[in-house]
Parts: sequence; C-alpha cells; structure tokens
Amino acid sequence: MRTPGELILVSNRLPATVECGPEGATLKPSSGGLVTALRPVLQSRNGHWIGWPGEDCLGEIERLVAREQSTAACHLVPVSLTPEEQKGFYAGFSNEIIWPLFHDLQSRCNFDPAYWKFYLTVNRKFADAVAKVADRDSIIWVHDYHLMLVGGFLREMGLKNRLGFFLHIPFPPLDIFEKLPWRSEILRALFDFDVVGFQTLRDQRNFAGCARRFLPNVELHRSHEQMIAEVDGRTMLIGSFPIGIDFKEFSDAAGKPQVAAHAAEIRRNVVGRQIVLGVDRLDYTKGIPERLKAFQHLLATQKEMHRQITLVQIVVPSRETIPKYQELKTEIEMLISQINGDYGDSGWVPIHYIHRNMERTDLLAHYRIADIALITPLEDGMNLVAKEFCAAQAGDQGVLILSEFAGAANQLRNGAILVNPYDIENVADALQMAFRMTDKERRRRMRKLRRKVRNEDVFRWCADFFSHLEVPGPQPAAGSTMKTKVTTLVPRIAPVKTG
Ligand code: GDG
Repeated sequence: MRTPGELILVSNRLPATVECGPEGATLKPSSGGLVTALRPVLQSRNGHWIGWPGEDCLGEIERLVAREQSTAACHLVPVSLTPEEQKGFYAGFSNEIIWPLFHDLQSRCNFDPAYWKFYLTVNRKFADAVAKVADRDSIIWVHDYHLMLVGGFLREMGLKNRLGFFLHIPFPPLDIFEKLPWRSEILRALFDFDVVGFQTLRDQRNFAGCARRFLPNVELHRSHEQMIAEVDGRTMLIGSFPIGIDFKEFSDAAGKPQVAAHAAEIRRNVVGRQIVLGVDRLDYTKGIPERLKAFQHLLATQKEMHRQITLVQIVVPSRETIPKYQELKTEIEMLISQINGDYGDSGWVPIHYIHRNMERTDLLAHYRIADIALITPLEDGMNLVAKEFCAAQAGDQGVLILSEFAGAANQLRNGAILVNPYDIENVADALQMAFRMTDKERRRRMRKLRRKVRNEDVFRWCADFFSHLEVPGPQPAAGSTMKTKVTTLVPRIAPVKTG
C-alpha cells in the first residue's frame, strides 16, 4: 500500500506568535479557534505548518522559529509580511472586508479597492512557500478566509497535489456575497481545490448557490448531503465538516487538581451566587454588547435575582490595530461600568470583567466553575468555547445558552437553550430559565451535550475531511486543456461520507 504523502497545513497564523518586549523577542503559543483545533491534528501526524508568526522585531523570526523546532510536533515554516502587507492583506482585505461580509455584517465592510492587490500578493507569497516544501505526494490543506486564492496560485504553478480548503467562518448567502467586488475571482479560485469544506450544511448550500450564480458553467451534483463538481478534468468535493475539539484532552485537563484549586479560589470570591460565564475574542461578531444589554434587562426586570447572579465576562484582546475593534472595547467597557454603577452595591459587583489573554489553567477553572455559559454570537462559523465548556463540565451541572446563529447550534440544539442574540428579552428569559433549572434537568441536558461533543471531536472532523482529501481523484484526461471551467459533472469518486 502506498504511504500517504506528508501533510502541509497552511493558515494565516502559525501556532506560535512572536512577541516583542523590552527583553527582546519571544515566541508565545497563538490563541484562537483555528490554532486550538489544528494543534492536535499535527501532533498526531508529521508535516509542515506554514503561516505568519506575527510581527518581526529585529529580524528574529528565523532564529526563534528554529529554536521552537526542537519541541514542535511539525516543521514550522514562517511567512513574513511587510508592515504594508499586514495592513492591506490582514487588517484590510481579510478583516475589513471578508470577515464582516461573511458574518452578514455588510455595514461594517470597508471595500477599499487598494486592499485587493495585497490579498493577491500575500496569497501568492503563501503559495510560493507551499511550493518550496511540497513534493509530489504532499497533501496540502489550506485554512480559512485569508487564503482563498492559494489553490489557484498553486495550480498556476503546475502543482497537481491534492489540495483541500476549509473555511472556519460562515459562507454568506447569495444576496450578501454578491456585494463583494471580487466575488468571481474568489469563487473561481476556490474551485481549484479538490475538497472544499464548510462548518455547516447551510454554508455549503450558500456556496453552491453563489457558484451557480457567478460561474455560469457550473453544474453541481448532489451526492447525499455533499456536492460534487468536475473542474479542469478533476473531481471536486464540497462538503460540511463541523469542527470539534480534543474532548478527552479538555475533559482530563479540566479535572486536574491545579484547575480544581483555582476553580475553588474563584468560587470563594462569588459565594452563594450563580456564575454566568462569557468568553470571547474581542470581536463585534461575538455579540458582547447585545449580551450585556440582555443581562441589564434581566437586572432591570427581575429584582429578586439581584445579588443571586454574577456575570464573568472574559474578553480576549484581538485585532487591536483595527479602529472598529478599539471602538467596540470602549462600548463594552462603558456598558459594564453603567450596569455595575446602576445595580451593584458594596457587596455585589454584577459583572466581573477580565480583558486579557488567560493562562489555560485559569480558562479551564472558569469553565469548570460556571453554572451557566452565555454564548451569544451574532454569527459564528462554529464556536469552540461552547464545546470546551461542555467538555469541562465533568459534574454535568452547567447550562449552555447558545446563539442559534453559531454553527455549533446544529450539533448542540438538543441540550442547549438556543436564543436569538438580537432579542434581549429572549436572552434574559433564557438566563432566568437556566437560573431556575433543577439539578436533574441540568444533568440530563449536559450529559447529552457532552456525548455529542465527545463523539464528534476534532479527530473525527479531521478523519472525515481526510477521507476525501487523501482519496486521489481521477487524473485529468490526456490532452485536457480546459482552464478554470466548471462543467457538467458525473460523480466519478464514490461519495464517501463517514460516520
Ligand atoms: C474561528 C471561528 C470557529 C479564548 N480565550 C482564551 C483562549 N481562547 C480560545 C478558546 C477557543 C478559541 O480561543 C476561540 O475559538 P472560537 O471558536 O470561539 O472563535 P474564533 O477564534 O473566532 O475561531 C469560529 C473556529 O475558528 C474554529 O473553526 O469555531 O467560529 O470564528 O479554543 O479556548 N485560550 C486561552 N486563553 C484565553 O484567554 N489559552
């Protein structure tokens, strides 16, 4: 049997980020959903991870990454970005256009045409880095919205390797996507991959709808829940693969004595009250102001709950150079101080606000101690925090309140209380319901949730995606000259949906 080719993971960020301080540069583990999900994948498999390691102070990236190499599970390949590229590609095109648009928040988009050039240049840069380390058997897996053109550039360079792409954020419906000035270029480039994966069936359907509209020759065939297209003589698969977490690792880590000790310490500061927990990167898609308003509404209408409940809101700094994110931080802090000022007293602070990157033990202790997790993004590809909270609930006691617009709601609807995050009365009602829920009902729901998160973990996600990516598709017909054309298809590989 042929040994599978080595894996090349490509994502905007490396799993380690350079930080520049007064003592020089250091390499810190990166945070965020994508890195959390992919780290265990490469730990179980050798390969390369290509990405940007953050700002390059004093040109030390090569030295730092080389030092990290001895302990890393894979070969880290840094891609450096100039300050102009960081601005135009990362802050600009990726985070002022694609991020808000794909989260249905088009009014937050800044469609500055100058950004496109940087998106092209940097995607090309990543493709060059891939081509340098790839051999003919390498399997290449590109991640997320920053790098949607990499497949197109790799094909242009003549690479025939299996190419996969996974989108961690939602794919918007046609009436939103069509606002994107570069819609056709991006769609066309995505059809250069062999497997394109989304978090949910809804995202997959949105993508198919956009392809039908903007790629006139497209004909897609349904194959169970997935779709198959034939592109340039290759067969391409479009599917939904809901991402999971390393349940066992989270659950075991949350059960460790140092986590228990820290959890007890947090509990001592909030004696006799239920703890409601929010954990989010500082991002307007996470619905933090809306959540605070729901909590404010609860306090305004349910006086008997005063002093009985405390919201612990952890906000992890993110994209701090982008003005909209700075404005959001100010908005959140003003709301919190208003609520604490209006309702708190000397013995009770309604909202505990933590704004920093937390040590993992600290984060796990918060998951463990929380009575209620309040996770209310306005739109979210998946939301790993919801799954991590469940994994940490060994006593089956916590209640999960989850936005119906998080991808995770598809898997967790049977056990979570689902809410519309824009409806502050609905969220306040859900808080009341969770607050008053009996222990028996809490356990019944949490057991279901934990079973689901355990069964559909990150390894299953990866195996499912790989079952498609590793299967070599049919080779291009001899003399095939078709270029970027998506034609009528006859599915030529068996649609192999596992599980
Ligand atoms: C994107 C999509 C999708 C958070 N604070 C700290 C910390 N975290 C970790 C959490 C979790 C991750 O960051 C956040 O993951 P999410 O899934 O909630 O959100 P995004 O970062 O927006 O991720 C998302 C995900 O990709 C995966 O596909 O689910 O929809 O937007 O793992 O634990 N970790 C530490 N300290 C913190 O303070 N150590």
